[in-house]
Amino acid sequence: MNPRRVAGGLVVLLGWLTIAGPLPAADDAQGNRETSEQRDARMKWWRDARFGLFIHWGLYSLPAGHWKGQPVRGIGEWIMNSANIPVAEYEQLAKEFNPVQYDPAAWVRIAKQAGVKYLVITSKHHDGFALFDSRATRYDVVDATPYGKCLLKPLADECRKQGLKFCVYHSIMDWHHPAQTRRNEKSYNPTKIVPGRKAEYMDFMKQQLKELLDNCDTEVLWFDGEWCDWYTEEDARDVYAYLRKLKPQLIINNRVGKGRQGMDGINKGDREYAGDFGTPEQQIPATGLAGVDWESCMTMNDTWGYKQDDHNWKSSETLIRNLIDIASKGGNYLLNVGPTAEGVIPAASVERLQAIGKWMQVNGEAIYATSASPFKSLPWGRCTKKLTDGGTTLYLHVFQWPRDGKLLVPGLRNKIAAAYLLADASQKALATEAAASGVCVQLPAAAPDPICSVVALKVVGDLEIEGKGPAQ
Ligand code: H79
Repeated sequence: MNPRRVAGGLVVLLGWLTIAGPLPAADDAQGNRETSEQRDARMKWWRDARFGLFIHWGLYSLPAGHWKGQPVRGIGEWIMNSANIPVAEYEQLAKEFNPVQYDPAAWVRIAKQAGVKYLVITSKHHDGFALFDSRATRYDVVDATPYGKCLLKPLADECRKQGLKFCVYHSIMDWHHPAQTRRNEKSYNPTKIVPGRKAEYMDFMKQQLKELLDNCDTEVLWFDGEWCDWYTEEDARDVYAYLRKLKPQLIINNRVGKGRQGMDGINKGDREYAGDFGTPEQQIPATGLAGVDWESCMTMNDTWGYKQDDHNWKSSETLIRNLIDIASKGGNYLLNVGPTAEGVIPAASVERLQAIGKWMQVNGEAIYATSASPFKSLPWGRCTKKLTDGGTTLYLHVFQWPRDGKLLVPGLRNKIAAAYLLADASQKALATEAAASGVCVQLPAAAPDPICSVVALKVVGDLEIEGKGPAQ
């Protein structure tokens, strides 16, 4: 993140805090300001979850990055735009879309084993094709494909059955709807509105959104494609209020509104724009922002929608450390998979999700329901924290295992109640020592996990940390 933007954001935020109290408030269903307690209650499951699975699936999964025998540059779900495919030609893909291997129970099992707490699936991407049974159009999986069944409802049911929150992505920009037109002869993006047809599109979008609430009872609406000029902040407020009226507990990302600053994803100003959380895309902010909810969405390779030639997979180590890094800054990690047109999550993605799940089995306590690190930086890794009765648990995520076995927690002045490795089921006490420069934890010679091992450090009373600024 651009440090000037962070600084600017902080000034605005501090200005806002002085006027309006500690937490931003969103408009509720009746247009009343939500109290910070109400907002905290609404956001609680999402804040505690820390880790979600993004699923990009649609007609673009069929060409999978190739058009007319040629590889197409760019992200897979943008192929209609990147290969400049006419609507009538792209529509034909629907006739071939038949994901017979789709097994929602298996998908949810894979997600659950990875340790995610929620799932966000594309209900409709920029190409306009709906993965659910929409009465607003025939351009959906039920009416236009040989498969002929809703893809989202069975997944929503499985999520509920297996204890995950079901959420959907929805694109405001629509390259298929007749009320929106391509920008010029080379690009659909960002679409223009056909003069006089904006109300028609807004009604269409609201109908589809209502269907997603009615049929799938989605817990989050994750908007995208809000950057079209014809879509305004006034429209955003209208959509936001409409949805919260239909479902008061719904959580809506900041791409419903016009406040997002490019791919940084965090709003300028913050409360002037609709939306409940910031959405950095393919990046992790340099620092967290107190009082601002955010979620970094990222891919495992270089595409969101499936591309047959993209083998540029990030290592499990990178993905696990990203999750930890994000949690240490107070954010959520929304990690993407792009299933094939047959309905299969690529093996490379499943393997990585399994590796993350194995790590979470041992160390999940140091991720779920934690808050941001009280330290500005730590030379050996990251920190998350949890408030407990009478004290705080610091989770020390050790990326670089100290050669001499001495892990310094810089500036920590608290008395230590307990220290042990999460990888040690017997919770054998690690020796700690109060040194001039902080608390020193004596670690065993070898790291239990070369990717990251976690020390739970229980301290007595309110955190006292010297030289690292106030605790967040
Ligand atoms: O669904 C995935 C991508 O297809 C979608 N978002 C993720 C979650 C995506 N859409 N667009 N992009 C990614 C890149 C587009 C960037 C830009 Fe802009 C749109 C550059 C200029 C217009 C948004 C608005 C970012 C900067 C200004």
